[in-house]
Amino acid sequence: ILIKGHAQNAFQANYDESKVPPYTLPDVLKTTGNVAVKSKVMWEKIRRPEIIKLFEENVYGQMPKSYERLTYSIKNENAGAMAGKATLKEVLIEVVNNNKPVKINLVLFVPNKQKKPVPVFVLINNRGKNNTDPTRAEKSDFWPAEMVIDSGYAIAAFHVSDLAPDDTAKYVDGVLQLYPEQLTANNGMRAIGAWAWGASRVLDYFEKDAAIDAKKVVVVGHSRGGKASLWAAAGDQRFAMCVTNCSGNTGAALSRRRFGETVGRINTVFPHWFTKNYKKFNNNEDSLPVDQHMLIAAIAPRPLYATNASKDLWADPKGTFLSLKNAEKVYALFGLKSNLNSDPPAINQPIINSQLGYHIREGEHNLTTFDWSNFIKFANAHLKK
Ligand code: GTR
Repeated sequence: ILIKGHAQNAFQANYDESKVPPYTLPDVLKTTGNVAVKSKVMWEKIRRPEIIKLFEENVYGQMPKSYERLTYSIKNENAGAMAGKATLKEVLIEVVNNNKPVKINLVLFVPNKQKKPVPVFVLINNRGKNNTDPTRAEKSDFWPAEMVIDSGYAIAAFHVSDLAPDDTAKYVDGVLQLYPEQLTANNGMRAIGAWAWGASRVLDYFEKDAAIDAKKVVVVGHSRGGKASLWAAAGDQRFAMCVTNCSGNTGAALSRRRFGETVGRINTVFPHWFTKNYKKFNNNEDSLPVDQHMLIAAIAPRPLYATNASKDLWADPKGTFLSLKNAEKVYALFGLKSNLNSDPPAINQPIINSQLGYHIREGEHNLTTFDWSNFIKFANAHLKK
């Protein structure tokens, strides 16, 4: 099958379930030294750090541990935004390291009615900046800010290009200037790592904003942004909840299934997303020391919501669901129940009352108000307790 609409057809995509090769997933509850992990203490102290390290080394790259300074300034504040429903803050977050700055432009709406501090959804915006218009002259289903405000949450967004432009030639113009050693290392981070790092810097800002409950920050991403939201939440345990929308390959879907997009294809078309090391696994998924269920598991015990769309086979809905299923036993270590059945739910039948939540929406690869309305329900069920 040629991949329609995709320039790179060297890697043929399989969409036939009967052609999914047999595979064995790495055991999420066995240490690299082959010791069974039987307690949450052992998980937290040994296995989870091991897993983060494996993803750093082989997939997303090192996460810089420090920076020299972070400052912020409020560029614009309007307490009467959205016809008085919300306060708008346009915040410029500046992070300096190696004497070089990176500037993150955060758009933030805080509901006026709610008691402060409030929980917040922050979107890693990988699409047009017009999706997060602070003036609200333009509105978009991709970031339905009014709906989120009406539900009693703050909503924020920043654009990936502030951290690393999504471009094979230009991705170095951003965070990577602050950490030049990353560029030469085989395990150096690239664009997706930079976006995830940016989400953590936004969280650093939230910790300084009295209107925001920094212990209830939900990181949201769609597709390539959803790969970054997962990596952000896996690495930074301050995120209270994660939403990964249609994130597909090297997001929430299992790589070993080789259904739809594959590791070889993603590394070829988007060489600026992941480490140099990751390229070793092109057409070689079985030798990966991880699979994506381990990334989901690294988020435990925090609530995680994943989605797919019925027509988006490229992102492997079944492989996404199976990732969640294979992470369940880590949630179980914490005594947390997942109410996922053994098979994916029917279309438009969200599973909300489960620490691992999931839906398949009818339709195309996208982020819509249907998706957001379920993120809100899921947050209501898990963050308001
Ligand atoms: C596709 C890519 C996917 C996904 C998607 C998107 O071209 O193959 O991995 O990231 O773009 O971001 O919408």
